[in-house]
Parts: sequence; C-alpha cells; structure tokens
Amino acid sequence: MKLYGFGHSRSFRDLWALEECGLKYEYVPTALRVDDSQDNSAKHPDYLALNVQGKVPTLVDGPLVLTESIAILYYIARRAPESGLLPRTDTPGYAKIDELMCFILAELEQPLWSKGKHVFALPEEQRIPQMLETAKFEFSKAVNALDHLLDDNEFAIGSSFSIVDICLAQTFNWAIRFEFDVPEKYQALRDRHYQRPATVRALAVIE
Ligand SMILES: N[C@@H](CCC(=O)N[C@@H](CS)C(=O)NCC(=O)O)C(=O)O
Repeated sequence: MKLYGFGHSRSFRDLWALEECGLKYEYVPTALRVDDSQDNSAKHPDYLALNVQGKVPTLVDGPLVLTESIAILYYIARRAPESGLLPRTDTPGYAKIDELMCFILAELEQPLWSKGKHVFALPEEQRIPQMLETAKFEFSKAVNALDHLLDDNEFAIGSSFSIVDICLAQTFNWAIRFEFDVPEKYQALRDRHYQRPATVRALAVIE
C-alpha cells in the first residue's frame, strides 16, 4: 500500500491508522502548492493521474486508488479487523461511528478548511478576509454540538479506540495549529491520543 501525504494535513489520519493497524505501507511525502517542475509536487502530471484535484491524501493498493481521507480510514480499518478501529457493521456502535465521521467532515472541519482556503489555498483574488470571523463562529457552534454527540468517557464511541478518535484528534490538532478556540477538554483529547505509540510512530514518519 502506498500513501501519498503531507505533514499534519488530513493525510495524517490515514498514516496514523496504518500504524494502528500494523499494515505494511510506503509513505510518499507530497509537496502542496509547488509547481509541477518538482517531482513530488501534487501538481505533477503523474500525481494528477491518481488524484485529479492534486490534493492529499491518496492511497494506492494494487489497482485500487482512493482519494478521500475518510474513505481511506474506513478501508484501512476494514483491512485490519483485529485492530478494533471499527466494530461489526450491523451494530449501533457502527452507526454512531458513521454519524460522527459525517459530522466531523461536514460540520467540524469545514470552518478550519474555510480559514485555510481564505488564507492560503484559494487564488488571492478569491479570498475574503471577513470569512475568518465567520469560520470561528461556525467552529464554536460545531464544538458545542459535538458535546452532545460524544460518549462521556475515554473514547468517542463505546469503550474502545476507533477511527472517530483518530479523526477527532487530528481535527483538533488542526484547529490548535490554526489558532481556533479549542476548549481545554478537546485539547486534552488531542494530547492524550497523540501520545499513543502508533501516533508517535506516525509523527516520526512526517518529521
Ligand atoms: N475531502 C478531502 C480533502 C482533501 C484536501 O483538501 N486536502 C488538502 C490538505 S488537508 C490539500 O491537499 N490541499 C491542497 C490544495 O488545496 O491545493 C479529504 O478529506 O481527503
């Protein structure tokens, strides 16, 4: 399996899951926002042939190519059922995991990405500086909603570590790096999960 990624970006979710699952993989550091003269650029034609948007992550496993971080997380977890990152599909716990993953993607990470887009990702003429206050407002609304969706214990859902914990911790790490207001309990969640042996190994890959 080959994972194309960049630092602490969304690709880190998948790198971390590969380490949790103990699967064999090759990590390919991919440069964002550099032109295609650089071999490892996400704009290089060879990379665009895999990922038409020129984004990370991309996972290649034989003939399978996946280009969405959440789909890749599910795929990795299903490839290693013994990891416990996903429960059986016919359980309420699995449905709650689906719900939380949709929430993270649609509500929690969007304000973070709005800031990224309007600070560096969009062409300059498309950026709207006033978006930044709106993004902060939307993030705090999503965080308040999250309080009601999570189980009140060590893990997001049920009594074991799952793909939701990976996704939440990476998303809060992103929020902290982007200087959003992150309540102490979610800073602590990030700190706790970023001390796991698999996380530490994944961090060593990108550093
Ligand atoms: N929905 C996609 C989003 C992928 C995405 O936007 N990745 C960012 C890094 S986190 C990227 O590659 N940005 C490069 C760019 O916008 O030029 C996913 O979750 O994988």
